[in-house]
Amino acid sequence: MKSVKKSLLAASISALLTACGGGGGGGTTTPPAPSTSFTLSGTVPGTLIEAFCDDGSYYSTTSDDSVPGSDHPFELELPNNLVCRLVMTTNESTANPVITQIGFVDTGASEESIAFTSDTDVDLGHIDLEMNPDPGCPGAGTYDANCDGVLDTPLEIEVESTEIEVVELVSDPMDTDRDGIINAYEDDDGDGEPNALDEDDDGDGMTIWMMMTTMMVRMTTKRAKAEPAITPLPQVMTRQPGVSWQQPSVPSVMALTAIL
Ligand SMILES: [Ca+2]
Ligand SMILES: [Ca+2]
Ligand SMILES: [Ca+2]
Ligand SMILES: [Ca+2]
Repeated sequence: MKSVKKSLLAASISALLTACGGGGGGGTTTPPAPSTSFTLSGTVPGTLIEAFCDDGSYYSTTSDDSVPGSDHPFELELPNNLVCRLVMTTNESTANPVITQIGFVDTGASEESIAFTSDTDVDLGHIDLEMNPDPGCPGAGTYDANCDGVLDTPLEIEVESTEIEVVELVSDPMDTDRDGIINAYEDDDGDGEPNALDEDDDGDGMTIWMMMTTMMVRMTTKRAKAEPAITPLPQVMTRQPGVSWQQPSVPSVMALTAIL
């Protein structure tokens, strides 16, 4: 599933950066709560909640299904004043996840967008997400025309400008074609799997795992070439003809300690 793909990718990139001696950066599925953050909360019918933000960071949580009833609460901690986009997935652990982009509508300001930001805790209330895959799929989807599990249009939620700032963008690099669905949940190669779930999202035959393997091999080769040749260790102990083993010299003891 998407979270697995992303978390494994993030872990792999992190490992690569560490191997390079590089620093952190990049998105992560479970970041520590930022010090200047707000809590986005609400209830949903059993759901993965994801936020994709302008600086490339990624945040996710799942609703609490230990609470009886269909309204499962969730809380997602997001950085203050960072523009993000929200995606919710029901049936995320099944073969037929139903993925909904959330749209925010500020009726007072006559603004609507999938991009939003805030600096205060927000309770979205109950979000009545679609639970069922489009019954017309495959072939005749009505609310999921290409039958990739991603609903064609965002589910609009009315918000107050005192809580959420709806950010209308002239162009959105995270929704390049401006159809209200972020690039991560487009299906670029038209194979019925959205990019975020597709291990080969451009359909060129090279999966993300093959790419990671290739990168690892290249980096290992590069490191091996960069490292100096190993200097042969000095002889640790010598045996002279006719006499017992000799005490090792001090440098030899140090060399032996180093390899032990
Ligand atoms: Ca779709
Ligand atoms: Ca789009
Ligand atoms: Ca695809
Ligand atoms: Ca590919």
